[in-house]
Amino acid sequence: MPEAPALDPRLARALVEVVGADHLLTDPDVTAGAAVDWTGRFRGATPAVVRPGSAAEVAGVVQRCAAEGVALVPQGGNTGLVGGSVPLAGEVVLSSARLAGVGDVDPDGGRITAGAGTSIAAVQAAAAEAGWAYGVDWAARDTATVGGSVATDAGGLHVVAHGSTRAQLLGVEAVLGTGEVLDDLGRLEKDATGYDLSGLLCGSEGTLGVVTAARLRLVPALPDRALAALGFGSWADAVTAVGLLRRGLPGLEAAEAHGAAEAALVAGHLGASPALDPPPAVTLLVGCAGHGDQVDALAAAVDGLAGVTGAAVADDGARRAALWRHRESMTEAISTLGSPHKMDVSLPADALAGFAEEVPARIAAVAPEARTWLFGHLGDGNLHVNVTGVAPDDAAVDDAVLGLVLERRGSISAEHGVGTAKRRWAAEQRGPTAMAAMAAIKAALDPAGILNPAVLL
Ligand code: 2HG
Ligand code: ZN
Repeated sequence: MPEAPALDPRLARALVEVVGADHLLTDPDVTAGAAVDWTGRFRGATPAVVRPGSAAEVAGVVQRCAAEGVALVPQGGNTGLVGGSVPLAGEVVLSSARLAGVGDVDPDGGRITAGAGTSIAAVQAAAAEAGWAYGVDWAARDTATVGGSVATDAGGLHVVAHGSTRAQLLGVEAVLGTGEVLDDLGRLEKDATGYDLSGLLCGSEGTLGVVTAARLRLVPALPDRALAALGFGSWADAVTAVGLLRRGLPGLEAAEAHGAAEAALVAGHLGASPALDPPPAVTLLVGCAGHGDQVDALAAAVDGLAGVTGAAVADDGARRAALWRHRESMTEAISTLGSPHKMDVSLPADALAGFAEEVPARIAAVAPEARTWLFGHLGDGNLHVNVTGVAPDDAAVDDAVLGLVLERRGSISAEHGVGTAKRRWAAEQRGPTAMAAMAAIKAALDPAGILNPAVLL
């Protein structure tokens, strides 16, 4: 691990004045945990973790750091996978741990306000208690936070039904790089008064402001569910099936796919049989939700599909949970093989199957010893390309994968963000005019350039 730079004593005193001595953590044994990402691939060092307890305290921290020219990395659950929430250049870590808490659910409007440090699971629970649901979900729900999900426009398992975090976002409260508090929480469902500043902060990866709270749209809580694992002989057949399901199954809530080796790996990790045994070339998990028996609706939709080589339907909660474990444990199972390279990419529907077929060979061409793992949110055109067996700083594999993505008119980041890992490729994808516009916005909102300076731009 790189050596942590020292914290200037004058800045340390100023930060203690803002947050109190208990919330400026400088013990290296404590700060080390905040300096490495979940995968272990991105390791930095930080002189301090500062934990403000309100937007006003966040503003105080940002102002003090701006005055001293000391950079900050905002950090929530640190479950992002692109090195966007770790201090790779010795930044001070601004933790959202004390910004947690949910407000009341607006019972008729279906909205909730949550602090940046609130976990996604806590938002889901508060919504459920009020008879609503939060349309966002993923395996790291207990750790990932509202602030991080807004900052990265995180997606997850239900984007096919409800869109990514941006689609749930009404407004944010955030501290800009200028140290000013932007209170945009009161935005309404229909609100045509000028620039969508909350939308701009969403996906800005902490480079423009530190999100301190968000007002989120909720969706109807649907009581009945069904889930099926479908086998296909090829990615092309699975992609065609997803297109048909999106049109023919109104309650479609999830369409998740993985290959045969991935099915075997995760089953071995769980000590269970694969969902479909032996695993087909592609397993597609199809979930639907609604009112009344969903198994019939799902079975009827599946009947209309071509190329299904096998199916297992889960019609009760326990069987659904067992099937979901295979999908949700994928990240963990791959991590048992070492620190993976993760490329979270999306492709147009007509390029998805070709990409999935070709990418292992492109990787093998630059790293014959590597293993490629493919899974993801097929309903959104989003594949997670994980590669094990290569050194953390070996960029050849990333270049091969992301180069193929751009050849096929895809996006080098679907839902995890650009972070530090993919900056060069983001510039290639977006082009000089878009990058210059982003730099101009950054200069206006973070004139001292202290917010997550190593990320995105
Ligand atoms: C998922 O879909 C997450 O499970 C993590 O986005 C993806 O581990 C990954 O590459
Ligand atoms: Zn994902």
